[in-house]
Amino acid sequence: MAADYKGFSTRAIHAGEEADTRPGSPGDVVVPIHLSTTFIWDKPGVAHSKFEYIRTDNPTRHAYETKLAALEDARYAIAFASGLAAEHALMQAIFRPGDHVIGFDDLYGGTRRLFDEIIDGLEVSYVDLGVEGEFERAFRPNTKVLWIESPTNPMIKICDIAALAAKAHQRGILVVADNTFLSPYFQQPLKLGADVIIHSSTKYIGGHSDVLGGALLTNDETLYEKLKSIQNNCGAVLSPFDSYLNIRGLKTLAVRMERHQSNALEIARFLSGHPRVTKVLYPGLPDHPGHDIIKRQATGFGGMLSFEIEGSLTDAEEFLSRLKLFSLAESLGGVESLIELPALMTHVGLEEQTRRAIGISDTLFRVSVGIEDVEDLIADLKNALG
Ligand code: P1T
Repeated sequence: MAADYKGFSTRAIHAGEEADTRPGSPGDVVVPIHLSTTFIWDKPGVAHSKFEYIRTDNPTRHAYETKLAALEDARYAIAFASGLAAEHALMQAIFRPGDHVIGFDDLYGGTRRLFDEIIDGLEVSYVDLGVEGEFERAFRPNTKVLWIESPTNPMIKICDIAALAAKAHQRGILVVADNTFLSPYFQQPLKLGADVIIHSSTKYIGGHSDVLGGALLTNDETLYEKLKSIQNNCGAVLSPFDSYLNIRGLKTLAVRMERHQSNALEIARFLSGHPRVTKVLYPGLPDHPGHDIIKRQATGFGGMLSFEIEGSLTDAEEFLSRLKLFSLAESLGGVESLIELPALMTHVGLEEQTRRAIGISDTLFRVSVGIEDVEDLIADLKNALG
């Protein structure tokens, strides 16, 4: 089985893609986009294959889920129409009214919106899980779940996944880890003790800013059955075309992540030495507070960084208007470099007081470093900083 290969890229290219050599088949080397919405039955009660109806399962989505599971070393992967659809399905599966969840204070804004506005009757504590003792202080008798990202979005905070998972499991609660920022290439949270992984595959997995998708991964069979039922019965499934784009993205994930990372490291070093820059948040820099932890629990630092310049919102806007190569846009993880201002873009939905408490100022930028030539990227930043 291709899933058994040790090498990440070998699994990324071959898992889930055994060629169809049955008589009469053309022998595709690449899993095709399988569009049929329904599948033939041999007779009533006897389906011709394991596929019956597109929402329940589909050969292209099945190949993608198999490949992704092989890369996270998970028993099960379930693909959804977006990262938030995946999160919503998970929340439906694990929360009951009156439950309490402990979330990293710097979770993606959309995740916080689900907790705060969409799921009824949930108690939520947002705490800085990078700080020793915060988890214990937030824990309550009705706490059911610990929900983390590492690195977080946009303050690039790191938490010790294995240590937190051990504390959570001692107290009998579930650990959910959003692994979007590092992707399975750099970090595999199930191995660190997480019970469920979330991906927004819109980001590094798709890799080209042209597909929306999400996924959940777990080794827990009971939870998987529940999630599978929600996926089928609620219907927010990944389409065959989007499954194909995610498959294609995964095949080059390793080489892209290496390049995202080496570019990000050079840019972080450049920004650290610039007189107008007051703060650089990149976990690959030795002075980042999470540097030692990320070195222990991941094999890389990723391609996301944030930085702050001196001055006001007007200065921030002027800097952004001078950039030529970095596109001013939300999202992340594509081959092209993107920059955004969280205070007015991804995190504008948070109350100003919450934004300030997290550290999101009016001159803090979040950068998704692309895989262009780094000299060009640095020249663009240098010119815009003046
Ligand atoms: O956009 P969607 O595929 O639904 O994924 C949501 C999501 C989940 N988790 C993390 C860590 C994310 O960053 C996101 C989406 N984030 C952006 C669109 C953004 O610009 O940060």
